[in-house]
Amino acid sequence: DFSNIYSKDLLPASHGEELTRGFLQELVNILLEYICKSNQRSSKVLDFHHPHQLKEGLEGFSLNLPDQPETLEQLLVDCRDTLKYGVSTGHPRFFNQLSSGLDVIGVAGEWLTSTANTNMFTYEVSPVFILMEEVLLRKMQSIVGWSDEEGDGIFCPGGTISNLYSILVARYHFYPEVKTRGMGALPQLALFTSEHSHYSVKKSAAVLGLGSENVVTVKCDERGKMIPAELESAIVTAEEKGLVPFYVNATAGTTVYGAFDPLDDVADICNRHTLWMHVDAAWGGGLLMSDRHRMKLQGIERAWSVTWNPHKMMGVPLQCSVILVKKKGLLKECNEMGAEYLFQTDKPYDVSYDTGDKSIQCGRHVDAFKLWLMWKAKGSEGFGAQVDKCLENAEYLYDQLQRRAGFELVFKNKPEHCNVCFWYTPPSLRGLPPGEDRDTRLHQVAPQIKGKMMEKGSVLIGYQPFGAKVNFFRCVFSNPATQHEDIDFLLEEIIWLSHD
Ligand code: ABU
Repeated sequence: DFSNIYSKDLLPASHGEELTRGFLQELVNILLEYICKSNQRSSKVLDFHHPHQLKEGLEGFSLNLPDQPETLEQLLVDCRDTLKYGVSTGHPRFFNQLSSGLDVIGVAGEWLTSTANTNMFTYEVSPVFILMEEVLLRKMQSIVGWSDEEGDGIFCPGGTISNLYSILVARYHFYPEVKTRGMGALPQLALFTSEHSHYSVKKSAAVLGLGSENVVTVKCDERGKMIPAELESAIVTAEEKGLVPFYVNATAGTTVYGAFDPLDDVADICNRHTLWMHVDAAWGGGLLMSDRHRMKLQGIERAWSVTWNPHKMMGVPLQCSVILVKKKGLLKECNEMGAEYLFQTDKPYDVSYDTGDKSIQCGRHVDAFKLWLMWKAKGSEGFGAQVDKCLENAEYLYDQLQRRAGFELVFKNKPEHCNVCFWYTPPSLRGLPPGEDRDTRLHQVAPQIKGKMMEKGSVLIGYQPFGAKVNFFRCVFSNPATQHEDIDFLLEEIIWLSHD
């Protein structure tokens, strides 16, 4: 009973050990209950409430911050409610995001990380984690196909920041003076990325002062893959306009279609024009773990930098993203500021392990440990099997969509990755001739079904328009808990919820 106990009674309070153990054990019970429930198909994926409802407070759950301390009993209730009104991203029927699942070993890793509560800037305060990060980066570099002599990298807060690093180091590689003299010392640079690539390339160009308008978007084929000839002609056109091309982003696993750009062709073009080649494999990098699917990233070894997010296909708890840079030492040269209060050079150990100055951050969360622990638990083969299973689920959905009335694939080919994009046309629209009226009405179907899905909480899937295409569903598989029965359920639920 914690109804008269407060946080001040816990450690470091004297004699606080027993209460601390009791409180944390209660919390663990809440978390275990949540983990078990997340895996039960009878439980909801979400218990949706509108922002104003949550703000007003629900059944004693208040977001307001008190002046006086509340009891530990209340804090435990708050913890339970926080999970109750959240979204169960580990549920086998959560198909909404590229990152999903609830890996028990990964969760254990994250718990340990929070308990250690340290910072990744120096070996001094994170000796074990720094070495684990080095081991992981080396392993990932060798899986990408780089030699032992090549390769550097760092864990980052998400794929957008990893992609930002790639542009940052590319610019520094060609124009090191930018670090001290700024953009005024540089010509007007141009970057290239496909029209299906992630918006982080444009965002990074804006953040880095390159300008989002200087990001040239290259045309893709109907499957969402960059067309190499379009890339080459875009480079030539930019040069003719007086811009200086320096960087190409190729995507391995686009966000909506899951497409893989032709990496070898892009590498040939980058070689011919001496451009930095980056591969955004935030989503597709996981396929490198699979003997069956890694050939889809053929040519990635020729990249000068790679983004790879283990928190997507590899199911590592958020967040876990890596930027790999082929040229050793470049990250440090580009970003180091040598703050003497932190990175003293006369420390009693090899200070090359004070890797924090490679980062654009100062404080850096430990994202490496949970991946290291999961790798120990599964082995490389276990990750490969996990990836294979997700791709097999995508193929199962692809087959089912072709068998069921009212479903239509956005592109006809078998999925290369775990994205399956489709429309559902309810019976009432099926007789309509192709044209604006049908498009307008079909555009409303996915958001209407999604709205009902959120209210009911039985399943969750994303939708979006793309170019001239009206809203369609995007189902993604990265949760190893998902089975064929969940995919059947999703399709039945879409049909059911489409009824007025
Ligand atoms: N950073 C891309 C994640 C988007 C998604 O989960 O759909």
